[in-house]
Amino acid sequence: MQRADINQKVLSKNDVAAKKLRDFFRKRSILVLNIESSPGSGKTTLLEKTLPILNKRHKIAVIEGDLRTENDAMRLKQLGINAFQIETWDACHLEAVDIERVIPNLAEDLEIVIIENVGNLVCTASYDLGEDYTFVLLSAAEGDDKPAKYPLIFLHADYFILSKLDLIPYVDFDADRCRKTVLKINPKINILSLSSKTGEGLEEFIETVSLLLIKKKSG
Ligand SMILES: Nc1nc2c(ncn2[C@@H]2O[C@H](COP(=O)(O)OP(=O)(O)OP(=O)(O)O)[C@@H](O)[C@H]2O)c(=O)[nH]1
Ligand SMILES: [Mg+2]
Repeated sequence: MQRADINQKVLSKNDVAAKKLRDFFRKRSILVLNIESSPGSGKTTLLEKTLPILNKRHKIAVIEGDLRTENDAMRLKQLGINAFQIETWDACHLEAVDIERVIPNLAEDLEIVIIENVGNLVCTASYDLGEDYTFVLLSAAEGDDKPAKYPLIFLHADYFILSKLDLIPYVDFDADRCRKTVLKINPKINILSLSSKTGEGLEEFIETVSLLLIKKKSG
């Protein structure tokens, strides 16, 4: 009982900070995407494969969240992408105040902020970061039963990305069953399927991000 009360207070403090962030980004017509998944589903690899193209079209910044290391931000910086690393130490998710701290470093003419959340299929779903859209990845290597077992993150997401399609021939993963389960949890969710290894589906992801920016700019 007491634990529930404490959680409620923490969440509402985050919601206040997230609202401030959303107002800030709305005023500047900056599109904000929050990318979530369990560790290793391919979030950074997807950004490595697609941002060099998107970065030529739009002014982009990436905020990387991990418990430790600057590795993911470094991977993107090596490709010329403006990336900021947040080390959360023991926190399993990013909070709105973490994003707030990066704001002074963002360029004036920024168009897109992509947040790669800490790899975690559970608690990231409970923290609003002021984003416009949430993308949740699940890779073919993780098992098609995961959406049914961890439904909250799929319920809150706007886009479901089935990643590592290239692995399907080698693992017992029923892609149709997985997509159906996700749609049952969240009938409004948009679904993309891709492989960062073969390039399948990457063009659709790139076009989706560009279209979401046009939508944001047109109010
Ligand atoms: N076969 C295959 N491997 C992939 C694909 N995408 C990523 N990987 C591999 O999966 C591993 C994890 O990829 P990352 O992109 O680091 O995963 P992540 O979700 O960013 O991981 P965290 O930031 O630690 O949560 C790496 O070894 C990648 O090379 C894919 O489409 N196919
Ligand atoms: Mg990563």
